[in-house]
Amino acid sequence: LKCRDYHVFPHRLIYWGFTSIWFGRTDVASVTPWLAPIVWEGTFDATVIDSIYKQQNITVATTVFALGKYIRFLKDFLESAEEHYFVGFQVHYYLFTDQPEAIPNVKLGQKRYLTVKKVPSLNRWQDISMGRMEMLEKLIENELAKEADYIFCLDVDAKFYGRWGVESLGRLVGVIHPWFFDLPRFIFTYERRPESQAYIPAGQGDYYYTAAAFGGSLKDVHHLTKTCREHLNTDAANSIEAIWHEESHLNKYFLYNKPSKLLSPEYLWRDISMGAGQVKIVRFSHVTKNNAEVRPN
Ligand code: UD2
Repeated sequence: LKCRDYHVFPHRLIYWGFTSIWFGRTDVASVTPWLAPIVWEGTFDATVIDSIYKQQNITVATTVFALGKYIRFLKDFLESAEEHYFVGFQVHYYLFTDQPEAIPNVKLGQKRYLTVKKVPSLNRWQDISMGRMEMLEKLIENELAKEADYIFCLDVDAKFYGRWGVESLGRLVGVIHPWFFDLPRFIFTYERRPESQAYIPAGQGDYYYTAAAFGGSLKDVHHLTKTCREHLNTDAANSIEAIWHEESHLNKYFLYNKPSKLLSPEYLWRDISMGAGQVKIVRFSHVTKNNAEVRPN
């Protein structure tokens, strides 16, 4: 079943031996109850999906924030992205930082671009993390309309180890949080105080999503970031901060605006040294960091 014969022509791909039972996994769910795919290794054929998107000349905007000491994560992030992230496709990185002079010199491949946005330093790491929603909203609104087709918003304290490609593209894309993918819903750390706009009552919710990676079409991610920014502002006006900051608001958003595609924890793993039976390949993984040392407060 592994042996396939491909013939790639300029306008189409022909491959022999297809049967409808080739793909899929029996050890994990690869579809949500609302019929959105959940992308795991073994649920797609990279050659087939690459050949489809190659004809479309797409650009993937990719945002990353590196303020304060988090600038130290940038080199590995970018170098590993050049090796694994949308290889062969147009990627435009938008890097938000308070220290443009400290950006490492990383050689980018063909049709790979980097734009630097200078932003003010902030004293609370929570404000940096939450403030991303508003900056993303404005970036999409003011600059991206003619520049990109899709956007992914990624944490910087992370590194790529395996392919992250066009199989991840969709209208609205969420990533299942690596600490919660195999746990029951009552354990999810949703915001539980009704006073917060991020409130999710007990007994509700689908998955627990990470805010370290999300994406989709410009239109859908704009709506997501705008809604989360509005809810963050309302909470701030009411002197309440959701338990996991913008991640709590993202989870609320995805409950009422279901993602059209979910990425498995292969797309944001917790620690490269930790294996899990179902995770056959780690594509992107958090770097272990000393929070007290790297954060401003
Ligand atoms: C979790 C989330 C993260 C965010 C945060 C909010 C996961 C895996 N990650 O991670 O996405 O929702 O909780 O509580 O679920 N940053 C800076 N400079 C700073 C601090 C933060 O640039 O001084 C940026 C940087 O891009 C970083 C991101 O903000 O990747 C999130 O901060 P974090 O990684 O410290 O948050 P963490 O690990 O608690």
